[in-house]
Amino acid sequence: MGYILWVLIRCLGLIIIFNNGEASHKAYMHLQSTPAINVKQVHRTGYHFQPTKHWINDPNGPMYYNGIYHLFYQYNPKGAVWGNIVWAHSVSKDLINWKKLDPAIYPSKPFDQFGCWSGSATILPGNKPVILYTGIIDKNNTQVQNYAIPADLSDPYLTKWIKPDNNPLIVADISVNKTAFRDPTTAWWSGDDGHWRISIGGRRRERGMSFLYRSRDFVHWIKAKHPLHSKGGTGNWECPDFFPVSVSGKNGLDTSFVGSGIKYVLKVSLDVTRYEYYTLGTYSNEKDRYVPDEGMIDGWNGLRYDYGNFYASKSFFDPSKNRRILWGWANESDSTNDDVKKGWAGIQLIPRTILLDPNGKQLLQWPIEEVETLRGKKVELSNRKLVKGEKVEIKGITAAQADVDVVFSFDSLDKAEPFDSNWDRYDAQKLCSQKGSTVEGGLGPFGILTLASENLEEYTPVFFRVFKAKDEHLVLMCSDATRSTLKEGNGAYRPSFAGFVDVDLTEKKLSLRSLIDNSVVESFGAGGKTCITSRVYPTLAIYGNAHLYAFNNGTQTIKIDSLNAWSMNKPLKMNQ
Ligand code: DQQ
Repeated sequence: MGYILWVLIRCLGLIIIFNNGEASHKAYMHLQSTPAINVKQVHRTGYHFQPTKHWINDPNGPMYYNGIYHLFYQYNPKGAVWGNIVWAHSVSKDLINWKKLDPAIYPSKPFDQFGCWSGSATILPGNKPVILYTGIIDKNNTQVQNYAIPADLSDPYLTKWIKPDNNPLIVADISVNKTAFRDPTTAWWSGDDGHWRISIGGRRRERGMSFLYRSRDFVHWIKAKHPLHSKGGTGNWECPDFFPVSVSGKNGLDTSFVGSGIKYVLKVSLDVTRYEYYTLGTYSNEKDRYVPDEGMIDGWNGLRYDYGNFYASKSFFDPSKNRRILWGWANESDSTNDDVKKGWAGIQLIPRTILLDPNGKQLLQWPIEEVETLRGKKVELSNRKLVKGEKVEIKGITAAQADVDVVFSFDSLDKAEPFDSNWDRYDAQKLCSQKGSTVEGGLGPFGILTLASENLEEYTPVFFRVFKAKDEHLVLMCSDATRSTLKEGNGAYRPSFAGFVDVDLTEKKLSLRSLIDNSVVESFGAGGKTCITSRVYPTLAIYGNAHLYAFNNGTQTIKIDSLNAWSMNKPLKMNQ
């Protein structure tokens, strides 16, 4: 069954690839240059990053430079579907308020005249930023790697970027598929050999891989004999991200950090399935190879940053707060037709700090602390029991734009439903769609109903359900968009996204935080062990008509130990 599904998905992938000359986004040629006439406001985000109109995708080259955060992103200046891609550019002092600048990189030279695709920024010694990006040089989507440097280092916003004439820096050699060769990583400097390294996503037949290149001067790059890493059957890799994390420290690490007590993370974005997975492992300087830790799942069932709508993510080291920050793009889940009517598509999610979980087996993610500066009115609840079938409304805040942080507890695990050994441990989504928020369980389902209309015609539940497997308890976390809107579905995607949460239940507690923002619900289970993002488009539960509830549909009584919820303000300046 799994294999048949794989073949079907692969064929679909190949059809998309064939149509686009191996570009990962669907190309609606006739809509690419159809500018928005009216920009529909409903469903636009209040505090998640988005431009005033048109299409956005991958975050590119995030960096902190001389007191300013820079976010570049893939942008279509001419329409609400993918196409005409440039690097749009916004700057911020706090990652919350953003100032829009002119596009930093746009097609203008033979080495990028058909597109300026994703890439990364590296700050070279002497405090000199450099961007590496993929240029498209012909109609067949032939990909090369270019660089750009600021025109004026004394300009605090680095407004203008120059693409020197010695571009392209890297072209695909005969062994590399030149239409699947893109998205250079931030460079890292490893060890004593005086060479910078970068990795570039691609594939060899169905084997996804991240090619490795070395350079002494950042201009002449030589391909290493072996890729940094590869994995058969995973298809094309996009947007690889490679960085160290501290094993016991609470700080993030610079990409070039060299020392002991670290592990490495390799994240790849899977072109065929449109989701990402990561592994933790070791990287050897001498061999220049990354090896995932024993027991890590390296492939489609691997760990994900987010089990929902989250793709093409990229991280960077923020030296001002010694943290590593992760940024992901959430595409729309409605139809292309709707996007054209709205005049916009795509948002950037709230940046997340990432650290290694103390268990050493996964990462932990948490919204950057700056987002808390947007918190307005607060309501609280504590020690509130929820018996089977009960729900309680969290009143007094703007439920369409809120931050909710709740800790649930329970007296016993005895009522956890048995986990049927025939169920697929790696298909959490299927389990969630069978056992939705209204299907009575033992321990769970319990959680919150976000973006709910008054009479629950529409709602997006985010919830847990605990199972008892042979020797352990399994915690399922779901974010279910199936009842999120009354609108007809034509072309819309409304999955019950799900992931398991690897959490110790000794204390019989489970925590959940959700950032709710009109058409997005970003949730963090058990302190950021499992994260799920849903994009939803309610018709009734909008603005002041949205409600928020906590609920329990399991036979085991649940207690809300503590619940804090805030109305979220709009940033003063959102990218105008
Ligand atoms: N988006 C870019 C590519 C990248 C893809 C093109 C991932 O560089 O592979 O807009 O979403």
